[in-house]
Formats: sequence, C-alpha cells, structure tokens
Amino acid sequence: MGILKDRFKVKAEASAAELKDLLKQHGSKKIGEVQLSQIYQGMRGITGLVSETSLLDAKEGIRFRGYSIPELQKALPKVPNGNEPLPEGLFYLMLIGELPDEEAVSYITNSWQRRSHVPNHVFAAIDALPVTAHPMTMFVTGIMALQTESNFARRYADGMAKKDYWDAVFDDSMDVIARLPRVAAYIYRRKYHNNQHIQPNGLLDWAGNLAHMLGFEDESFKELMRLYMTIHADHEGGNVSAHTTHLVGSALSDPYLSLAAGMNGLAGPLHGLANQEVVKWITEMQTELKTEVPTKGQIEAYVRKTLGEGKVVPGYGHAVLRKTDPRFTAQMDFAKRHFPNDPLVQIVWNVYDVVPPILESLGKVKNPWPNVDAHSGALLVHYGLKEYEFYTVLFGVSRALGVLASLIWDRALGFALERPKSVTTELVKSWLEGKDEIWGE
Ligand code: CMX
Repeated sequence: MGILKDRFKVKAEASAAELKDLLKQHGSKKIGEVQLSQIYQGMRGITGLVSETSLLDAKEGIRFRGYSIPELQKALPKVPNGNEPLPEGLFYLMLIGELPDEEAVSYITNSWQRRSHVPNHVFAAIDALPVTAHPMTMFVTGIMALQTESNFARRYADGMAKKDYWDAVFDDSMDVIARLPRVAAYIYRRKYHNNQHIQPNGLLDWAGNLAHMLGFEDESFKELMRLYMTIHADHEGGNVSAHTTHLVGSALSDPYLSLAAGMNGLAGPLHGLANQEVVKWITEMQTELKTEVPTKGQIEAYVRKTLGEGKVVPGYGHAVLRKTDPRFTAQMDFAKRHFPNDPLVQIVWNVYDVVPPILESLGKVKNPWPNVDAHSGALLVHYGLKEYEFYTVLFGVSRALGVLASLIWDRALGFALERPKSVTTELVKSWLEGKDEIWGE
C-alpha cells in the first residue's frame, strides 16, 4: 500500500477502536451550554466538532498535533542546507500524529511527484473562463474539473463498503494535493504571464516545485513557499474552509467536491481573501497619501478613515485568537532574517504598531492583533509576486493539506453526516414566553 497508507491504517484502526470505547463509556457527558446569543452570532465558543490534525489556543495560537510553529520549524525535515520546514513533513505529522523522519518526507515528495499529472481538460476548463476572472474562481473551477479523476466517486458507484471509504479518500487527497501546485501555477502564468507556462521539475520538493512553476527560481523564495505552505495548512476544524470541507465531506461528497466547497469559503474577505485585501489596502493608502512610505501618523489617520467608512482593517482580528498570530510572527521573523529593510515590510510593521491600540479603543473588537494575512502579501511582493488577487490561491494550496488530512480521519473514524438543529426566531420567541420547547433542551 505504501508506507504512509500502511502507517495510517494502523493508527486509524487503533484510534477507531479507542473512540468506540470512549463513546460507550462517556458518550452522555456534557460539554458546555449553548446560549441564545451564540446561535445567532456565528456559534462562537460552541464546541461541536472534532478535528484531529490541529488545535487552536486563543492565547497561544495553533498547535499541530501538539507542536507549535517555532517547534515545527526546528523539528520538521528540511531540504539540504535549508532552514524552513518541508510541508510534506507537516502533512505526515497531521495524518500520522508523529514527527516524520527524512525518509518518510522523501516518500511523500516522491509520491506527490508521481501523482501530479493534471489532465488537459482541467486546463481547458480554466481557459474557458475569461482571463479577468478572479484567480480563486479559476482555482475552484480547476479543482471541480479534476473531480473526473475521483477514486472515491468511482468506487462508491461500484458499491464500495463503508470500511473502505477512508482508503479512497486517502488516494483522492494525495492525488489532489499533488496536482494543486500545477493548477495554481497554471492560473498564475495564464493570468499574469501571457500563458507562458513552466513545466514541473521532477527533482524538486512540492513547495519548491510550486515556486519554480510560478516562475521564481530564487532559493529564498522556495524557502518562503516551504514556510508559507506549512503555516497556512490548518487552523483546527471550525474555520470556514476547514468546516466547509468537513461538512460537505460528511455527505460522502468526494474529496474534490469537498475541497472545492472549502475553497469557496476561503475566497471570502473575512477569511482567506484578507491576504489580498491587506496589500490592496496598503496600496490604496500609498496612492491616496501620495507617498511610498507613510509615517505612523499618516497610517493612524488612514486606519481611522477606514473605520469611519464602516470597513474593517484587513489582517486584524480573529474569531478565536486573542493575541498576535504566531503565523504572523513566523513571517515577520522570515522578513527580519532575509530583508529587514524592505519598504513594504516596514509599512506592515508600522501598521502593527499603530492598529492594535486603535481597534482596542473601539471597545468592541475582541482581538485587536494581526492574523496570518497581515504579513503574507508583503513577503510575496518583495520577490516580485505583486499580483495580490492571486494570494488566496497560495493560501488554498496550503490549506488543502490540513483539510484533506482531516477528511481522511473523518472517514477513518466513521464520522456521521453533519446535521445540527436550527430554529426560527418565531420558535425562539414562543420558547421565551414558555409556550414552546426547543428540541435539544
Ligand atoms: N477592523 C474593524 N472592525 C473589526 C475588526 C477589524 N479588523 N475585527 C473585528 N471588528 C469588529 C467586527 O466587525 C464587529 O463589529 P460589529 O459588532 O459592528 O459587527 C466587532 O468588531 C466584534 O467582532 P469580533 O467578535 O472581534 O470578531 P468576529 O469574530 O466577529 O470576526 C474577523 C473575526 C476575522 C471576521 C474580524 O476580526 C475581521 O473582520 N477582521 C478583518 C478581516 C480579516 O483579517 N480576516 C482574516 C482572518 C484570518 C483568516 O481566516 O484568514
């Protein structure tokens, strides 16, 4: 079967047995209570999902199978003479629950190389869209066109037994992850480089090859892609892209359909699209102020203007986090190591000094600190990847690692069709008057 699938099977069988036992003994235990405000306000704080691959602490940030980002930067295998973790290693960790050795990581690199062929009809489907279409529209179209290759859909139609679902989801997930860099690079080169495509390099790692196909041969850009693809991969289960992939997958929609759904969620400006919005916002500020290097005073005035116009400051705030996102810090550290004097990076750092006290002073923003999207664009611009509408596609390629590793676990543990209860406000009012009951009480 291959070492990854073999090792996953052993882990999954043990976990499934353990879970069965755990639910038998403790299934009726209660976790928290649900307040009326929570069901109206985005279900914040309601624990209602299991996602095995990572866990988010409001104060500390993300941990992948127990490892923080700085810990992963040390512990995960790297390319020879490299500094940044290989995303292949993070995928192994999320899937197997243990740190990989070099051999396991090269197994994944080779396996993704082998599986990376993208059929021509996928490119044709992307080409059918006008070149003005947003890159995320092209990306989702590409993923949907790839669905013709789904093992899960084919095996389900042939009468696959329930116990084999995870096996087909595993193969689809490996295939789609392997193919995404090609699809992403195709979109970039089509839209911004006059259809001058670059063939994959079979000797490179997954993220290095993505950098190569985008047209960036600088080794430090390849390192950035390795870091970028690692830190954007997963943020526990409740964020829009992860939750959507999980929800759609719970209907036994195959991994291509599920991932495409998740990517549509990532394309929202309150979620992954915020990375393009940050650079757009800074660019507009520079244009409006007629300066490349606005002072902190000018930034402050521009932030107040943005808020006064009833808009959000992109890249700031979070639904769960209550401190500076460690993914922001990891990117800041990268910039400090590689190009501390870059003018756009300097602006991002000045914005970091200016924005939190202003948001805090509003009294309603729960988290005034920057999230992952506040920094990523400035790093890409430094290398010449200035077309900010493309940024969310890069986020999406990375996010596929986490949501698909989770989806494999979902099927291995036999998670059910997700179907929470909803109510009407009419029922709520009648319940408040004591005239009706709400199911679930
Ligand atoms: N700028 C201005 N106002 C903000 C704000 C920001 N960056 N962040 C939150 N607020 C406002 C909210 O809009 C809300 O206002 P109203 O009560 O008037 O509607 C109020 O503060 C309370 O919101 P909250 O509880 O602090 O935040 P939420 O959990 O509702 O929303 C998020 C979280 C990320 C959507 C929000 O902080 C935001 O819009 N940030 C800017 C967009 C962004 O950077 N998104 C990327 C998040 C990371 C990712 O998923 O990639």
